[in-house]
Amino acid sequence: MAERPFTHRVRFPHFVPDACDNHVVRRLSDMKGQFNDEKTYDSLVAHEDTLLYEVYEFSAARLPGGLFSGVSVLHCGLVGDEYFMTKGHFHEVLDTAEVYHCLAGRGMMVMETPEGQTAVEELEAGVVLYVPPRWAHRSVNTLTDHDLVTLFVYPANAGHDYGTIESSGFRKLVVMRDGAPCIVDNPKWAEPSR
Ligand code: S6P
Ligand code: ZN
Repeated sequence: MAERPFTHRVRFPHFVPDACDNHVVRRLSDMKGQFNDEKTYDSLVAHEDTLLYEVYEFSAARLPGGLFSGVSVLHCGLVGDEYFMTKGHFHEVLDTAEVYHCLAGRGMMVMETPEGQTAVEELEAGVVLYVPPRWAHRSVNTLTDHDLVTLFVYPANAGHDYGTIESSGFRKLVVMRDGAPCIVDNPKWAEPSR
């Protein structure tokens, strides 16, 4: 049977949807091994398991060709010189894309393909980013006083491969240098075992 159309509101200034199917909460402790400065990470987690980001998802689509959408609210802060960021993932079905619309804040989307191509795109309110099929993606909040809020849409059959990034990391990191964001090579990046 056909699914029913639906609407929801995503309103200024917080952009938290007025409803959702799935609310994901990720804290510092969910990011073990992802920040480069492990000593600082461990002492921050021991002190307080800070809330990093929340995702409000519309994930009810069940029919072939359906789309999931939602809003991600990434808080600001640093682990050493590395900005707060999402876990990041490849889509399990690699040949699926995603669109992000930045609603508030400022940041970067760090992306890479399994073949080793890398890209980093700046995000600020109004920017619409197309992440093509095959590109892993991670949002980074480069402000220290404001959330990075993005709206995303992707195919409902995409799925998430978190394991590759958990074990290998991204090839590029976004760190603060002299008060400004700077893209550097990840010294701990490791070739994925396939
Ligand atoms: C899903 C989409 C976003 C992310 C969200 C959190 O495909 O890319 O909804 O899930 O930005 O990131 P992550 O890496 O923790 O799923
Ligand atoms: Zn995705």
